[in-house]
Amino acid sequence: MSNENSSKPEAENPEEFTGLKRGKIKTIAAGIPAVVSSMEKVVGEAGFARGMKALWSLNKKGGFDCPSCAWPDPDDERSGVAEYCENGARAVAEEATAKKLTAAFFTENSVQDLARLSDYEIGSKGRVAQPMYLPKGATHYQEISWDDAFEKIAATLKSLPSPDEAIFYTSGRTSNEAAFLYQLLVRQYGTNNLPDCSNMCHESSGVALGESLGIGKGSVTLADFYEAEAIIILGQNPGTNHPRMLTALQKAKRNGAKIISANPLPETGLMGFSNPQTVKGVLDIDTDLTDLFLHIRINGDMALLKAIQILLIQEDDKNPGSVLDLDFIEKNTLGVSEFKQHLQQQNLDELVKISGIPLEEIQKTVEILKHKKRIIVCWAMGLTQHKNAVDTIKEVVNLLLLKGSIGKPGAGTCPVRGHSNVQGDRTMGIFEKPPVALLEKIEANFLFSPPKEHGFDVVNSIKAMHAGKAKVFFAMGGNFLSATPDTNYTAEALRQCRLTVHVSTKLNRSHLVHGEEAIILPCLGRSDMDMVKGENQFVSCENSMGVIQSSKGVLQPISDDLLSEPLIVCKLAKALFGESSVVDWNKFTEHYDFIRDAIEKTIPGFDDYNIRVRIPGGFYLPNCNREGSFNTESKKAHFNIAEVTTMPMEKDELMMMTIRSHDQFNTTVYGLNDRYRGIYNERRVILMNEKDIADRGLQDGDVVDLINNHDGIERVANKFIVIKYPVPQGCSATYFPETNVLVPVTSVADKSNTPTSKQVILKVKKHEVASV
Ligand SMILES: Nc1nc2c(c(=O)[nH]1)N[C@H]1C(S)=C(S)[C@@H](COP(=O)(O)OP(=O)(O)OC[C@H]3O[C@@H](n4cnc5c(=O)[nH]c(N)nc54)[C@H](O)[C@@H]3O)O[C@H]1N2
Ligand SMILES: Nc1nc2c(c(=O)[nH]1)N[C@H]1C(S)=C(S)[C@@H](COP(=O)(O)OP(=O)(O)OC[C@H]3O[C@@H](n4cnc5c(=O)[nH]c(N)nc54)[C@H](O)[C@@H]3O)O[C@H]1N2
Ligand SMILES: [Mo]
Repeated sequence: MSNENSSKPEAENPEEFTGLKRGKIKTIAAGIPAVVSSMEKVVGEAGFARGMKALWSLNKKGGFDCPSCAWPDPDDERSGVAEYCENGARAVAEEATAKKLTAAFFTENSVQDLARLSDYEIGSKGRVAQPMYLPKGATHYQEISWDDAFEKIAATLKSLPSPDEAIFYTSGRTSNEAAFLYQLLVRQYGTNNLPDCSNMCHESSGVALGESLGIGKGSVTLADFYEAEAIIILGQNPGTNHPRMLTALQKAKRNGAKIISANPLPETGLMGFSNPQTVKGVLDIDTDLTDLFLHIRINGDMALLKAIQILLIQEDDKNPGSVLDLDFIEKNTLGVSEFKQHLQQQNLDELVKISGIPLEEIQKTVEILKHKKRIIVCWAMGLTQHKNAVDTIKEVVNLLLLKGSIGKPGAGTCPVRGHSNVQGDRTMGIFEKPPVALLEKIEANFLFSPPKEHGFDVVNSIKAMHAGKAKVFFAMGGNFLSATPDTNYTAEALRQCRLTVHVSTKLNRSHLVHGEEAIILPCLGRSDMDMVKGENQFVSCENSMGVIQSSKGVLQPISDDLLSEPLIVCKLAKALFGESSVVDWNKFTEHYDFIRDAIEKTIPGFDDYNIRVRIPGGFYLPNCNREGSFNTESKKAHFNIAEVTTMPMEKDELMMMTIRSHDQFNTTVYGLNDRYRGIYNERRVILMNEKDIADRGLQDGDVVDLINNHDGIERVANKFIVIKYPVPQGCSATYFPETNVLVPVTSVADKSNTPTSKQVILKVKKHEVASV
């Protein structure tokens, strides 16, 4: 809730409307409007020559990895024409912008003034062009030299009674090279407090897959899509968030795959697709993508999956082995009989009711899957950000195990990752719970003893700062304040810190809601050239399917005062540990090949890193599931038994999911439209079912306040416009970050501690206009 009398900079977006316009929900994604829209944006931000140069090099051999999502490039096509999508182009436009913020900008604009702007307005200011410092009590950021900034950070870190009083966050754009050095610095300093955006994203997938299958990553490659007989898409909006996935789905479909998707919203990209990069696509000739759309209730997935499995088993009982892969189950899995018993005890009617999908639709799903032997299941935030997320994802695994659909071509798990290098950052050791093997390798290679105790994840970091147990917050990218739950609580937590530091490309709200002192360290982005000793260095990233590829920027940086992330880490390390450090930080600044050599020695799967990363298209990391084995303790895949649980709700309450509009990348708001959903020029909206609107005596277009009561605390987000939308009764949707104020920091997924951003219980109340 905003507090106009507060002397503190605003943690929330202003409660102002921007002027809602309505259109029809689109039935086809991409096509001409997407191409036009992306070109306009890049040229508008970066200018023609700079914009075209950037687009031409995107995802191209010798070019840079798209900073948007983690969807892979086709293995054989990276060297061909650039592969990009509308939203990839926008991510590039954001970064390639010619607008820059120097000290003069910060002298003119106080922190408070900037915080009164919306995230959209803050983001459109431009790239931070020089290091900035906010002294204690100051109202404006002022310039600081790089050396002084590093000295200040090092001095504050050294003054802490324990290294565990510092927190080192990572967002998912950081390259392998920067991430590796960063975790090394943090561990040499003495803590495992390495929370990352993954804690809010696919942590539930990592936990579930690790426990069930022995590897916390997905098993499929892009080629598997082309061999699949059925593809199930749960809780994902690829048209907006992974547009290049639509090309793969289109190809899969042409090869005969059936596509089933389950979503509380009939998302445009799931329904139809026209590929903007083909002639037909330009002519807007579309493909129907989904063969069967299941209009599921929020968190109905586990019930749906159980119902499907019950019916599949019933079919198999008629002729054993005709539906289930009994050989696979016998050879590779543990716990099938207990699992079957558990299913027998389930009440099918109840499962149908919880899922919200009529039995006939579930039977149609079973008809499609019954004789298919090669099935892929894809999922994203619609499964991971719920209280029972880990068990729901294990239920996905149960289904694949029954069908023997893992460890063979055309089949397997596909958690579709978000940030372009979020998977790579984890591989590099950005993890608050480091495996023992990693720590042993660090000790052997770098001759210091890294801390063994687990550190704080995102939610525990917020709580620790709030309780005054952590005093320094350092972020390698991201926008911690706006991305995390419970905005006002997190703001209080950050304000408790002695020092908050952000390594950033663009200005965001986390720079404005700060500790006693604050520092912004401006860095190069993916598209920028990174010159070291006369050579443009490349870095590398891991995509959603475990392929490591190089990425080399092409644009002249907008300022001479930007440093690369690897260099920032090395310089901070030198300020912190001095020249006598056991780790030779100087060496890493000479050439990034030296960093890759260190990675090769420390992280499994990176043999001949410097050679293989130079092969066009890169290389695959080892993946036990893909190779048909399971790295669990028993060396078998595990069936998981979990009961379907629901969150208790009062009659007038709604379940709300916080989702992305078409015009945003997480907390970066590119624009105010959500074109596919037919919502224009406004983000303060709540999508509701027609009947729920009527039951509350409301009308489409009314202004309401959203109220969440959790653990005895009332959280309120004021002024949202009601929009009638085909969402199941009892369910609703809003955009984050505006409604992160409603996501309780205490409401997290079991086992993964991921905030339940798709499962927020709320009441809507007509907004009272204050009398004057
Ligand atoms: N353009 C663009 N691309 C992005 C991003 C972006 O913000 N913009 N973000 C990146 C990141 S970090 C990530 S993690 C991914 C996110 O990619 P997505 O997971 O696709 O993103 P969300 O908008 O959170 O959408 C969640 C989808 O799940 C559905 N859903 C919600 N709850 C449930 C449920 O209980 N069951 C089912 N079956 N469906 C449900 C919602 O209706 C919505 O379609 O995208 C990445 N790519
Ligand atoms: N309610 C709700 N909350 C959510 C989610 C949700 O679905 N609902 N989704 C969650 C998910 S899946 C994720 S991944 C998190 C995302 O959380 P974050 O990763 O923390 O957030 P982003 O908005 O991606 O961060 C954007 C900022 O990163 C900086 N940046 C961009 N590129 C670079 C770069 O190359 N280097 C550096 N150093 N900085 C850069 C810019 O300053 C920009 O402002 O949010 C989570 N929060
Ligand atoms: Mo994410």
